[in-house]
Amino acid sequence: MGKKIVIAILAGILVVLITQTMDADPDAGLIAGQARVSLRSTPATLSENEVQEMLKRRGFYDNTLNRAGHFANEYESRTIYGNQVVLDHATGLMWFQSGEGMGIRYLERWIEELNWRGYAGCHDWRLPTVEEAASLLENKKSNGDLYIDAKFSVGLARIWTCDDVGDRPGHKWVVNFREGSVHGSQVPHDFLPVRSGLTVPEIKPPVPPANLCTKSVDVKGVKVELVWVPAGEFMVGDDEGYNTFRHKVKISRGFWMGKYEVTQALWMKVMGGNPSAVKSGENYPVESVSWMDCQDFLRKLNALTGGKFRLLTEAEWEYACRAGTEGRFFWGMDPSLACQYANVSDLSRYREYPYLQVRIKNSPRKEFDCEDGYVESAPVGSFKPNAFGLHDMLGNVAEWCSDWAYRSYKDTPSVDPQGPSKGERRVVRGSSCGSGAVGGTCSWRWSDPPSRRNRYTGFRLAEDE
Ligand SMILES: [Ca+2]
Ligand SMILES: [Ca+2]
Repeated sequence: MGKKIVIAILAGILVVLITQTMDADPDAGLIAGQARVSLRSTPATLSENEVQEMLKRRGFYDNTLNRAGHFANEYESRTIYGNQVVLDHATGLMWFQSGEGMGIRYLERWIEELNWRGYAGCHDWRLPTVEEAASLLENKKSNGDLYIDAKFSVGLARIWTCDDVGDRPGHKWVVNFREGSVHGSQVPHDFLPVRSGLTVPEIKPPVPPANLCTKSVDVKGVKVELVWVPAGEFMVGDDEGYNTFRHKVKISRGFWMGKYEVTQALWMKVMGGNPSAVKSGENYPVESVSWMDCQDFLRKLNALTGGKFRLLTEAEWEYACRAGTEGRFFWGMDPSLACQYANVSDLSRYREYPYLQVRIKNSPRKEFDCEDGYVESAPVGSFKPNAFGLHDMLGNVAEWCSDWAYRSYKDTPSVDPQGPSKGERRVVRGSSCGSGAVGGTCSWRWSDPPSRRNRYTGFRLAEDE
């Protein structure tokens, strides 16, 4: 009985101590769901004195404060792309444990690519400031290994910050997790990408129009479904590299376009044979057809039907793929939604092919972090359409376009561009079931010699009115 009373009194004293300490902290916020401390997030140039003064003022590395729960931790975590991502309510930081031992210049490019890919649906990953890195260390100390895994606590000792060292150009401050100290450096260290904000941005999925204008053409008993794509303007390309130079293009005339990729059923009716590598059913897309093969097919198809079928131009293709959207994918920016909209290189493919599992040190996995159910190509129309009602514009098989390949969009016409008048390679668009997150976007460009056949490239029909 006496013992219980003593414990209760001690617990009461502890609660009072914790409450007082938190109240005494001018940075402590007490609104649920918000960060408990406000931390500088923008890079600064700091001298040795400024760093030490800041750490002292903040109480970092002060065991008394740690025990009093200065950074009492509230966090959630989830696994994204094989990494543990932590949403840390104490500091207001989202962070994940990634690689180790990278030079700062290479690391800055690595983070650029991370943002290009939209890791975890976010595009604002960065290196922490000294204060942020130190706050993560405080959490580690006061909570043991509560949310930092074994590799982190054993191996990861020093992490980069984004703050420059005042008197040494090219050096950044590095926080030593093991010793609780800070020093300037320019040699490789470990790193923890962070971002401010505990929520993943909301992505609105495309809504197919209620009244699609469609028609179908019968080719010897095979129904070919076409969707009307209206004239319009759009922003082609992106500003994120890969020679895509974002700029406005006008498509001055509407056109009919295959709702699906050309199927093996249609190819066989027109050509009499089936060159495809994946022969799992007639409703699968035809592949292993060269650009030249496609021209033969189109001539025969037009002779059979009296139609004016052709390939899409590269500009028409991207216009139709985007269908009014401006993100990396026609469903928005989040790669983890890919498996609803496209047969891509997914986790099932990652497991199937050991060579995909060989990763260059610190490189993010290239596959989409979801399961679409297909290691190779899938029957056409197995996934949700874009806002024009077109299926498989990204993924499944990549699609030949009519253009000779440009090296760059610069100096190309802004109305109905048709590509150069000559060249050695023809444009391929749309990525395939073998494409990961970088090569799987609306603006991604590829080209192949017109005689090349491969199991990841097919095509889609266009027809002028
Ligand atoms: Ca797949
Ligand atoms: Ca496709």
